[in-house]
Amino acid sequence: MKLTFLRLASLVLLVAPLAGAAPLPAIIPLPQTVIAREGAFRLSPQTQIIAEAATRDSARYLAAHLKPATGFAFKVKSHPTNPSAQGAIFLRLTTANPHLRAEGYALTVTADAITIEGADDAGVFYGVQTLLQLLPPQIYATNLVTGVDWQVPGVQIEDQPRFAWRGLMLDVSRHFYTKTEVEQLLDLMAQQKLNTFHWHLVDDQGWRIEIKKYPRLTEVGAWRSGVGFKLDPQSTTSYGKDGRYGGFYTQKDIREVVAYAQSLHITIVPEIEMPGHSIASLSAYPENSCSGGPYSIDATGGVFHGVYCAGKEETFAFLTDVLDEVMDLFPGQYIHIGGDEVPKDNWRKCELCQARMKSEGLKDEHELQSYFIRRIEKIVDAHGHHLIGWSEIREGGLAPSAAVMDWIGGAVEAATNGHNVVMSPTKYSYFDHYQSTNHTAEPHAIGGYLPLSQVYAFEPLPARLPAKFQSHILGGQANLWTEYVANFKHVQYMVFPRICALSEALWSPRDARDWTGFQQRLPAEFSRLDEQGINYRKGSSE
Ligand code: TNX
Repeated sequence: MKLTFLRLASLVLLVAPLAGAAPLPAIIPLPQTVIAREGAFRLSPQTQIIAEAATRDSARYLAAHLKPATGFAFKVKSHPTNPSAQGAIFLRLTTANPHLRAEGYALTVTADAITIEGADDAGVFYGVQTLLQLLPPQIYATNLVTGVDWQVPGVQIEDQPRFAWRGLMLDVSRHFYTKTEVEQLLDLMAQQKLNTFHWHLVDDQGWRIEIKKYPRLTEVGAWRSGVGFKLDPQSTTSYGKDGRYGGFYTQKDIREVVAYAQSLHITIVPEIEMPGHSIASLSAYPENSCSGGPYSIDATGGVFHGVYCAGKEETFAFLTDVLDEVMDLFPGQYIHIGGDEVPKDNWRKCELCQARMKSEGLKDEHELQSYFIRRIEKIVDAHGHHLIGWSEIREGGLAPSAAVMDWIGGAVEAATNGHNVVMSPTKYSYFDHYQSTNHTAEPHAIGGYLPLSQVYAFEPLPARLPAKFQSHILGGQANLWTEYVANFKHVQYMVFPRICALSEALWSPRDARDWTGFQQRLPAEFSRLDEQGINYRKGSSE
């Protein structure tokens, strides 16, 4: 009798922690509210997907992503055709839920039905992403998986993002990744509910976007003699027929990637670097520099390179043409024009730049940089876009309608003056930095140390910014500079799992931030990545 009681007691103890505090489903980013419900929905070949017209794309996405692993060929219907069937997944827009803002959704799972209601189609799409995460991780497999019970636990979720700009930047200049690889990255971003892809298309080491008016930009500027950065030539396969290293996207490629991104509710922000970081451009059209060459060497042996001449009108004519073609390809609001790390020595020594400063009443080269950006801003604004640039575009006075991407400061000052700001501080969001202090166990990186826990601690709202200006902080993003990242598997390794932490910092409510809970949800995310064959960093970060 006593024994039985003890057994019973230990049984209760064993079960209690599980039943009492049922582990919440491993959803990343953590939703605003999650309430566990009785029962579970079981996916079967008879399950119907019912979507009104406005949500049909998300419904098709869902059907397409359920199919490979389950083998069930769901058809998307606008009305239930068989009311007695074993349950249905409903997708619709709603205006009835006053809590839901843009990109928000409500997801309800009972034994009979799954309902996803979105404030807009993006919201429905994010509801679909959450639903996929509620299924066993094998749902992410690319081939048929047998022996899995495709159950979705009963749950009621209401969710929406904290920030509107949830981004990732990929530098495709230092190393080139194919269109297919870029699209795969977009797929993975969508799973994390990220909505902004910043495509760093231009830098000293490569020009990656076809410009019809200036074919040499890609004929010359997209290729270099070797992989560079003292890396193993075998670490990449991006070699042209002539053996040169590099690559570029045709305008057709770009249009396809933009459309693909749109289908995933991702906006692409193209970056065309200027006035610095422009060796690739100036190798193709050296007449746009002060010296007439991509770089110049002064009497002391100093090398000043990759800067457009701010004195020549031809420079601005060239950049106008380039931006015209770029803006034609990218429908998003923002055009990124770089503006970072511009050495001023060329301009100091250039007669035309000095003459420009005199005629425009500019007191130093910082003001010349500001003059440069303001002229470009006019071109961008005239096309109905907005200009965004790195912290340094504030030098010499920020252009009136420009937004700032803060990597080394300036957010508080810019936001206080009414400018929009995207946060990407080196301390929290530089994914080119090491993920561990044990460098021998890591692939070679540029330096730094950005462990997962640090990304998780990222708070996009600057503490010093008064509340009334906080709406100018659009959100944040991580930057993957790729000097030492020569192939796409390595990109994945640098991005995952840090992007999961970033996504939670940008999406989930500030007060819901929970590092321990995040770590408990991470193994499920690893399983999802494993199913997709994605490379990621495992283990602790010390
Ligand atoms: C600074 S962040 C840069 C990049 C480098 C990166 C390396 C920024 C606007 N410019 O050109 O790749 O550091 O971490």
